[in-house]
Amino acid sequence: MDLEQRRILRTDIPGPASKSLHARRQQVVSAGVGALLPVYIDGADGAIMRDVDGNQFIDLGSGIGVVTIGHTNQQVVDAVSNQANHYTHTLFTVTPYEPYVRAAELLTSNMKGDFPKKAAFFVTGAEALENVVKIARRATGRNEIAVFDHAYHGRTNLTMAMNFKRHPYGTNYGPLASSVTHAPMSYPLRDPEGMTGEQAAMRAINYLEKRVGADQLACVVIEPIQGEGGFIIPAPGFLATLGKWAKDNGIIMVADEVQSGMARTGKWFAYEYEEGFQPDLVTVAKGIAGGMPVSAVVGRADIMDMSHPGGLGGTFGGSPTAVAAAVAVMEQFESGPWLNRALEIGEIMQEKLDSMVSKYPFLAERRGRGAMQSLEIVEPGTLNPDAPMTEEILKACYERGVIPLSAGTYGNVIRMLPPLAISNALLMEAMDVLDSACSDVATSRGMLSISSS
Ligand code: PLZ
Repeated sequence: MDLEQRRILRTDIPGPASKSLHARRQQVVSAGVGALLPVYIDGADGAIMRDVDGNQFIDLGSGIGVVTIGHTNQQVVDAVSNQANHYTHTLFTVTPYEPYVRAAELLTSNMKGDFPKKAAFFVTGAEALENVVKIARRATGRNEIAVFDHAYHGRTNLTMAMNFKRHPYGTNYGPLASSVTHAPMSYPLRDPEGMTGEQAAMRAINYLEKRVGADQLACVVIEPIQGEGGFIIPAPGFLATLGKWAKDNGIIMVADEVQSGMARTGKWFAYEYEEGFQPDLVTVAKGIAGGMPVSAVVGRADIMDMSHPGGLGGTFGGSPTAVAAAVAVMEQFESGPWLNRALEIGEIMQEKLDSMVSKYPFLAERRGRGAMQSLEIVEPGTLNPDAPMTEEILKACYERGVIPLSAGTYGNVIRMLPPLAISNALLMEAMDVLDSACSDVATSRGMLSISSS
């Protein structure tokens, strides 16, 4: 699919064709399946999505961090269609095939850590989390697992219990899984002033030791940068202190890199930014396969091999077209400029977003690494989250043809995960639209005088 890399607005957003599709959808699709922006897409390329009314949007979300390599990346498209022409399914646990092995080679060789590694493939991020917990329980013979405030891990029964926010993910869908304990996270903007990463880690460790007991814990699961929680980066030293404690107590350290991994932050995995921190196991999904559904657990071979043959699997885990796409993505990360491009995108965004933070009193801070950037929105002069204003700013962006996403426990974070295929010009245009949306919403709320916009 070739689309001119240009924002085009032909109709109101959503336009008439999208509205009529939405009416059809409402007849047949469960109300439980949400729609943040009901424009129906009929084509996408690079950083542009085109809807059924011919509007073209600059994508700052990548389908929540999935098409990191860009929409309809040619190598991914070729790999999928070539694979589909050869065979679409055999089931790796019945009659295996090479692309699964190749994907595991690429994943294990690009995970940092001075130990032998192995991998296993699944379908969704949540399924990778389910399996990493199985693997950790099997390897330690322990039941309990620790997670963190503001965490998000999925929508299955176990992962609903691992999420911090009950609503909307778990409300009235109980009983939820037991043996899951949430510990306090390091959230530098909202922690007591001056609290170091080590102190925040000790707060979590003391809590877990009292509430659960270190010798009861199979694993600690943490997102090195929390995604749905609002792109929260723990204070330096938090993860290293936690990791050391886990190691000393025979607890398996799991980094959930479903959102932060796969070149998103300019490295294969966001945990690589944390000095002295080495997870034992990592969960991966989203950006690994350019939009094809595949997830993975990768990490210490000795732990991965403690699971008995037949213990891990699933009909569609590491399905041929999905792992072929994963190979095409990972080979490009290895040989191409993608990791550096994520850093360049990060620099451009940081400069622009930081200038907005100094200009607008309702922006508490910019947070992020590489092409994973966010703004937290508060009532000026306080840390009180302003979710309604966040929604208004997002709506103003959508109406202008730019698609950032919301996030945050308090619904007051604007997050951006642009495809790395975005050009500098398109990225700047999107940043300018976000700036004018902030300015217009603030002015309409009487927060800014006309002259300061
Ligand atoms: N772990 C860190 O970010 C998925 C959720 C979208 P699945 N985040 C997007 C939604 O509303 O369902 C995610 C994540 C982290 C696990 C998951 C779960 O991945 O592929 O959605 O199951």
